[in-house]
Amino acid sequence: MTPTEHDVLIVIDVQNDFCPGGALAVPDGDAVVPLANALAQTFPHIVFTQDWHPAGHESFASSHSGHNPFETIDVAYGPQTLWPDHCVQGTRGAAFHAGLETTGAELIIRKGFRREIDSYSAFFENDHATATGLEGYLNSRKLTRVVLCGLATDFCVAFSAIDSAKCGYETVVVEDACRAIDLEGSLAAARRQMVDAGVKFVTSSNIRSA
Ligand code: VGL
Ligand code: ZN
Repeated sequence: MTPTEHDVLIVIDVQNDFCPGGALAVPDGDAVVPLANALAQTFPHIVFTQDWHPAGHESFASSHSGHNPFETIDVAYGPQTLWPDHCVQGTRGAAFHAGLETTGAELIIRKGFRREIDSYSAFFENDHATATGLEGYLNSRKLTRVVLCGLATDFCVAFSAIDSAKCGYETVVVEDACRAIDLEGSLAAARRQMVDAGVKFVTSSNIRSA
């Protein structure tokens, strides 16, 4: 594919806590950094997202006595996986990976900042109703094709891609520029849900500048 003026690259959560050594390290997570940087060179519009939780966030296992990270509990909006404390606002773990080239960002969307609700998707929080504002932004900018990469394939990338397709955007995931957590088959399940939602997959070598 060749990016056009109506295309936007959305780089999901390439933050220290999701990279090796971070609080919720995604295996090989930092491998996406050079790929995201190369993609950023070929897109006319780039948006980054940052997972951005207050201390004591409801998605943290530490906020639920008797529960451990990677367990799933029921909350008001449905099942919620519990995570180690991660991406706490203003901490080094919440900062972008130092190698990520963010200069070209036209927008940085922060999500998960409400204490009582998690937000995997860049579009809607985990209640599937509370908007982040990204849909309004893309519509105002007349951006119609959404291309995603980043972390983690099976959580924030997948939820963002599925919401993007549901919002009516042509949606493409650059598969080699993503890495997964893969919790009990979550990668295969997420991939199936993305396919069912009409999300397409490409590899970065098939994306070239006009
Ligand atoms: C993410 C789990 C918790 C992600 C964020 O970026 O995929 N995963 N918070
Ligand atoms: Zn999070």
